[in-house]
Amino acid sequence: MSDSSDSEGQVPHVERKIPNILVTGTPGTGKTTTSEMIAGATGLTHVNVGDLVKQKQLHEGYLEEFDTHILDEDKLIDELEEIMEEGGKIVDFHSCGIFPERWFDLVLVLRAETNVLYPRMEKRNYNQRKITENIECEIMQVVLDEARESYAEEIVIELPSNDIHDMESNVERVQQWVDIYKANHA
Ligand code: DAT
Repeated sequence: MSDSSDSEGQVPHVERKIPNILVTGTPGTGKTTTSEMIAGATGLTHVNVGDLVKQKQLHEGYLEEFDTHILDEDKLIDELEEIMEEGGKIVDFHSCGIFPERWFDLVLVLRAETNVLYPRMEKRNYNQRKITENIECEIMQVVLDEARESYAEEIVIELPSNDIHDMESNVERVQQWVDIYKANHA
């Protein structure tokens, strides 16, 4: 008698040959810079979700008070679904619970100390309210908790991103991980 289970009793699924990685964290923790560097080192494609939302109008308007767009989650998921199926994407976004769990093989949560995050946000001319909210969010590890609630424990990795040394070491680590993933899924 045969069934659809493998030897460990789990339903087998088709795995991506090239992984999808989510890079998340509070604004200013270095998601975009790190994602670009990972893309350069691995050949994976960087998808900047914030830019995509603005370009393709995947929002329901702009909230002046919070200096942010109101995301249309359904439109965003529809927009990304096909390209995520291809694999090889580095998705860069400050929130992570909205995406389907099945999309990602690795979830990186970038973290930064308040004293480095504050000037990064000031440089971006964020208003005081937005800076305070984001600093509180970082201190309370809101994005890390969201990632741990949304994805399997073993794929969520917290990475410090305080200086260039952290960034380079993070990129190197991810590059090694991608090489191993590819070798295991060839
Ligand atoms: P995010 O995409 O998370 O909002 P970013 O990549 O745009 O962040 O970085 C914001 C600024 O901070 C940018 O000028 C680069 C700098 N930065 C980020 N992470 C850094 C790090 N680990 N070392 C040095 N500078 C960093």
